Amino acid sequence: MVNSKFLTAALSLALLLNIVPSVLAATLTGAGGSIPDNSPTSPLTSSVTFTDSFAIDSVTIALNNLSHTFVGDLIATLTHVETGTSVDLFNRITNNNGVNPDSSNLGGTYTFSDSAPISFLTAVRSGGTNFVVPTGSYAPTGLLSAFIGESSLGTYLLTISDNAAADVGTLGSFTLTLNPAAATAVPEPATLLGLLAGCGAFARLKKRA
Ligand SMILES: [Ca+2]
Ligand SMILES: [Ca+2]
Repeated sequence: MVNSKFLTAALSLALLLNIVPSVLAATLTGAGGSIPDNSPTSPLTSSVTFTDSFAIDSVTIALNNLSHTFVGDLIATLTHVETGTSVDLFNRITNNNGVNPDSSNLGGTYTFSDSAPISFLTAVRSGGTNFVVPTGSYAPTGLLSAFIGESSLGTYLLTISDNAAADVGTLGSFTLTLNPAAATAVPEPATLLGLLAGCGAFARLKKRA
């Protein structure tokens, strides 16, 4: 049987030798709320603060249970407060004529990442009047790659403003995931077994001492 002290020792050694990833993705969820109608200067705001420290390699943000009856009213922005880096998830999307705000409805969970197979803009424009943009993963209007290389530490502010009267909506919550770069080296199973064996030998020696 491998006891927990044994595993802890093996993991510590592996971390020391930098052969397993020492940082994992960090995920936090922020509150939702009503999006004030036609209030560009007093948007819905919500923030989360990360205490895990690593260089950002990619960012994913999910707007959970976002509903609204006119997407063309809305500007959604994610800002890293400490650095000032700010990315539009979408910004008053126009319909296919490129002039009028798109009237599509939101009613689902919209996850934004640069690597999504379809842009939110394309999805919004794909339906007619009162089309409901389906829940899914979409590329944002701006590029979340703007955050690459920044420290994960600090406060991230989501703002959603409504910029025209009548149609309204709400956000359930949002979930922000910051991903570090992949570990530079991954241990071969044989290496890990060797480490475990080494720790076992060390533990036995210590017991005898
Ligand atoms: Ca509508
Ligand atoms: Ca409105």
